[in-house]
Amino acid sequence: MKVGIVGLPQVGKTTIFSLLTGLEVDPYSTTYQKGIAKVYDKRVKILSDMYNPKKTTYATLEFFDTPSLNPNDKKSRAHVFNMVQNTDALLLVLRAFKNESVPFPENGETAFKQLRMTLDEFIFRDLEIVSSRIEKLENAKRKLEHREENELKVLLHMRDILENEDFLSLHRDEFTEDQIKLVSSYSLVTLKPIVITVNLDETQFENKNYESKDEILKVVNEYNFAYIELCGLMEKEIQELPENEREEFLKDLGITESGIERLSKTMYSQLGLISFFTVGKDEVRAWTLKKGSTAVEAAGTIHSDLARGFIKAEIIKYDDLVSLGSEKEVKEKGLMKLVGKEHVIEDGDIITIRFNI
Ligand SMILES: Nc1nc2c(ncn2[C@@H]2O[C@H](COP(=O)(O)OP(=O)(O)OP(=O)(O)O)[C@@H](O)[C@H]2O)c(=O)[nH]1
Ligand SMILES: [Mg+2]
Repeated sequence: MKVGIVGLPQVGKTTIFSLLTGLEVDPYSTTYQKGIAKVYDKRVKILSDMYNPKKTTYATLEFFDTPSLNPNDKKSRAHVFNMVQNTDALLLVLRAFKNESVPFPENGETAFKQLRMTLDEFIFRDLEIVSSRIEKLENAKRKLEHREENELKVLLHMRDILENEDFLSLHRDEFTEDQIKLVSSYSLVTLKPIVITVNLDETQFENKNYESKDEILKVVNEYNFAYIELCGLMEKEIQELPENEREEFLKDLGITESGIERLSKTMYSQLGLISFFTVGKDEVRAWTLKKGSTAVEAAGTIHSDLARGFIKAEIIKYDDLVSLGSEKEVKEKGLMKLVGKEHVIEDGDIITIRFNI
């Protein structure tokens, strides 16, 4: 899963990137990084303590830090959007934190103003892409292929929506799955899942409030965005402490879960993802799956051979295993299920694939 971190100048993108991935970034560097973040899931730790495997593997998210999205600079905009082309979701960073030595983005003195400006940039970028493709198809000096004619129809409809300054995702039900596929190579930003991330200072974080919060939440609801508040700089400083001191600091601040924990939960629910586990003496591992996926799809996530030679899957529930204490107990209570290819996997399922190739 790839996630692009975007936002106006100096809102805390790199700080948050650093917090999520644990990578140190030189603030003056002009090269932009990608980094892997472990999706910290307490259940993996508990399973690992139970099985004592040689290896414990968490699910991961891959983050891309990007340069500032600068509305006055066409080139920088193109650059940012190129960088997030192949991402599955965007983390849109807004700044609420007060810091005398860091100027607010121009015309963006509140998080809400920044949000409006950024959403306009998104719409504008998609409109540019869609319009230029329409122009190309309309000016083609040959008869369009059937596929291109369908594409043109979709693009014209999309242009209407974007010209109304609306997001394509709000009109998703006006397009079929196949129509969306026709334009998938353009990586339209207003179709991507978006997580609004507000970067707060300590006072705002304690008060759970900041200027323009109500207006932000209204947009979040209206657009179906996911939403999270982080205290970028401070959480990053806490992250750098030795583990035993970390817990205490977090507790003092009323934070029960780290930034990456909260963010991955938000991300999973926004993207409709669940986790399943495989366990054993060699490895305890968390895997990511789209909600509604079947047993054979889970098998394919582990290895294509397992999907190909799939016979049955043994499933036990994480909660049953933890409350009963061992696989043996779970089996004796008759709580292990043997399921076929089409069985729908649920969050927290522990899976063993029986296969033959
Ligand atoms: N007080 C405070 N300062 C912060 C916070 N987050 C970031 N900063 C400061 O704001 C400045 C900009 O932070 P960056 O993370 O570099 O912001 P950016 O969005 O990556 O900036 P550009 O890449 O230049 O657009 C730095 O001096 C940070 O130390 C925060 O939560 N609180
Ligand atoms: Mg930066």
